[in-house]
Amino acid sequence: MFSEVHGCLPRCCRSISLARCCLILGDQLSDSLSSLNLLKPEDAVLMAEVWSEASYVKHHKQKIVLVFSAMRHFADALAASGRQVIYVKLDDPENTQSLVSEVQRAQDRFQFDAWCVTEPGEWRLKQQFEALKAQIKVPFEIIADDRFLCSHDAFKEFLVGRKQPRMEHFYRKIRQSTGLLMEGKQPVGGQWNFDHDNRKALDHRQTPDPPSWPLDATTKDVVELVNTRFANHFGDLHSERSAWPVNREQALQILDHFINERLPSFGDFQDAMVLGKDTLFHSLVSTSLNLGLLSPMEICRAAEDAFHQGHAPINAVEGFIRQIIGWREYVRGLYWAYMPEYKERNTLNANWPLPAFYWDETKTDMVCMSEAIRNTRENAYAHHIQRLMVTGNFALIAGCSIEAVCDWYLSVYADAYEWVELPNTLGMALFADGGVMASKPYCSSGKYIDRMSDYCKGCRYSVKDTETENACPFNYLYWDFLNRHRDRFRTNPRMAMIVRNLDRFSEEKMGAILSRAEAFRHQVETYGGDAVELP
Ligand code: FAD
Ligand code: DLZ
Ligand code: SF4
Repeated sequence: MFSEVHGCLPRCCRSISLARCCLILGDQLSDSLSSLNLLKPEDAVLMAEVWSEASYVKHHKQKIVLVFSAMRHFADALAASGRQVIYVKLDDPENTQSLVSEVQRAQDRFQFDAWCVTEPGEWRLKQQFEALKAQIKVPFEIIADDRFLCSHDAFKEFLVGRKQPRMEHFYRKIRQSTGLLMEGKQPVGGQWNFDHDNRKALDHRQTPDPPSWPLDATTKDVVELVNTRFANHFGDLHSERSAWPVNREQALQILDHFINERLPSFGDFQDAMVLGKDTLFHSLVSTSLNLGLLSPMEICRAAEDAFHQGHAPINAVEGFIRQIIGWREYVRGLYWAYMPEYKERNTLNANWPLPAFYWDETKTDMVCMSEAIRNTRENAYAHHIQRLMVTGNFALIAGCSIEAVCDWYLSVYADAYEWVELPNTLGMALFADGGVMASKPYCSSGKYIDRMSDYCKGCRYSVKDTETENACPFNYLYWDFLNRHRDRFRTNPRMAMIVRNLDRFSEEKMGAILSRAEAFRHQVETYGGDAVELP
């Protein structure tokens, strides 16, 4: 049977005509969800924990705990409000373990007159639901997800006539349509973007501890389930406290903490990286936003209010709001505009197997990499610059397989869903889309990491060296990368100068760089990393 049926569903359903069922997915946990809004009191909700969603990539253990616990909390809240809820747990013996087959099983059992679902975030699920719609004998409606500020159609309209769409233009349109940080038609502070103020390395100031919550009974049950069924998945699982909000109340607490303790410094130190400081002044709202526990506008309004009350400066508030109404909406727009072909792109022909140290930071001596991977393993989190300029930059310049890198990012972060992960990884970090997301690759040598962090001081590699035995791998891999793609980048106005620098390298210098890169690759391929002494 079904794990839990809240309300009088089995009896009513047979007698009530026009009873409809709404399938709610694990990242659709919003009271105002478009499909929920359609329901009448006699209609029902189906939620299902299924193996197919929990294992299509090997999600970090904390991500599975978060999604299942948040689903259970949401189902309980719906039931408490009087809604009829069918909830299928993962270990229910009759669970058929896919969303489509669970809809079919519920249909066979309860004979609903119609179904609805809010459009899923991922293209692969949308395809599955389109196929189900054609097959199932009653109407099955897929409703637009209005939890985003820009619809698919509005984004397509934005793309019309733009050869090189850019986030900044999109962002200004959304500022105007939402009125966020606007004075009439003008941006507050006279500028659209205050990023030039947001490049400070951290000084020795204290950073606030992130909030966490003792595990409640629901989450404890899920932790046990994940420890049993997903023991071989990557990542640490904490048995005392949880760092990721599992219900709306906790999500509001994390938002409050961010606005009060972190937002004032968010802008200044947005790009900083510090040993042992895993979250710095970042908001930590991505998991709650992506699950639907918080809405983009309520977060942005809270930040805007903090500015108007004089609590946070404009560079912090504008920079933060841009991430949410700019980047987040923009990557979703690109995802739906370019899928499914987008996922196949590999413009730079990157195919090197992902080094084993991405799964085990002890296999590398590169402090920047081991810090980002440790943070990822311990917290299912790394902040944007760690994702982009450390693990992403390394994968880009080393030429790691696009598919393997995308799977890694989709697996290891608690906030990862393909609609947001793919454009960020394939497009922004790996430049595999040939410049749709970014006008130039985000490649850099160790110099950038040294400027923005304190990592290099304690690293066995020398960030000042490029050719010596002890040289920072980011340095020679960077020039090796530019050399491999010299012809392509020569014609990119933002890369041409750096290619001209490369052209001036002597044959001897270039030869030394290439052999360093080759030796490094060989060692990683042979031993899984660079932390192993060569025999
Ligand atoms: P903050 O730094 O406090 O930023 C505030 C919010 O802005 C975030 O919560 C997020 O909702 C939004 N945001 C910021 N940058 C981006 C961006 N580039 N794209 C979309 N939203 C953004 N974000 C995800 O939510 N899921 C992912 O799977 C994901 N994968 C990424 C992969 C790579 C290679 C890179 C470079 C970035 C990725 N990001 C992803 C974007 C960003 O790194 C995370 O949103 C952010 O680190 C989450 O932490 P935070 O909430 O503390 O963010
Ligand atoms: C991420 C996830 C996981 C781990 N498990 C489930 C699940 O068992 N049931 C479910 O409805 N949703 C789950 N999700 C979220 C879906 O994968 C998500 O809805 C799609 O990726 C679309 O964004
Ligand atoms: Fe990373 Fe190079 Fe700095 Fe070491 S020296 S921390 S490898 S950038």
